[in-house]
Amino acid sequence: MAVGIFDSGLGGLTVLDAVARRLPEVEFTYLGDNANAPYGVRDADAIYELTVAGVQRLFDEGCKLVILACNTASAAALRRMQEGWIPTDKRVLGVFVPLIEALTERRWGDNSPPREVAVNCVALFATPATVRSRAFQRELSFRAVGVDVEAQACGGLVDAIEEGDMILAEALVRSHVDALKRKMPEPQAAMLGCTHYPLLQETFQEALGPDVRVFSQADVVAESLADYLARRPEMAGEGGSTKFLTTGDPRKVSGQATQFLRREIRFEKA
Ligand code: DGN
Repeated sequence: MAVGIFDSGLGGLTVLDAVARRLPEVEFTYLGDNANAPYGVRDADAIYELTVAGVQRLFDEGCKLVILACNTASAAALRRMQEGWIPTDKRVLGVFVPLIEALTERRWGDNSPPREVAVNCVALFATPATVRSRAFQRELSFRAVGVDVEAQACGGLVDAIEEGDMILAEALVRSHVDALKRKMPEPQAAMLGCTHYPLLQETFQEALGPDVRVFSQADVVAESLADYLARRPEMAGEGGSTKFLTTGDPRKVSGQATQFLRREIRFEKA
């Protein structure tokens, strides 16, 4: 039985890579909704419907545990799904809570009341839909007090990365960091709240300066999943292989994924 990883397209492959490296014995099934990507520009209801369909597809594959690798889907759909849609024997985990738990130094599932934490100026970089949702601030408020969050919507960045135009992508990172710093001159931590941004982590770090701690979501999610599976081993099966499914054209998506991760990946039609 595989752990499902759902994403709107290719970006979740950064999360898959990190979790598969951290948990080499676990079997994974990845589903990219390439036919409907990108989600970042859609409204919340549309993102919810697409996410429900994708997660259901992974349940139908036999997955008991699904990770929403996509921040846009986690922000717009996860709370709503947890309010009654998810069957009791299944779990769906998002990517925001692990990020916030890492920031606030909490273990997975620590639901103790919000408290003061070591950082109080935090920058969030994400897609326009994620920033609009304010999901990060909401989840943070359940766990921490006294943290000032400044969110920067990084328009154009996902497209530049997907087109492989890294010169443009790096220029966009610098201009989004400049814009953020005009609002918050001295952030202590920066959260990269989008699947694609780990590919530009060094550029973010350079633009922000060495004193800012940059949290890479893919690595944080991998640690969090390892912690969760250590306590709930029945939610995953051993096997160590990964199946790649797409709602788009498998040939085209395989080519794009191979370019995106710089290793050969073969998708099948979902
Ligand atoms: N996967 C999305 C995210 O993490 O926000 C980025 C791609 C998109 O749908 N815009």
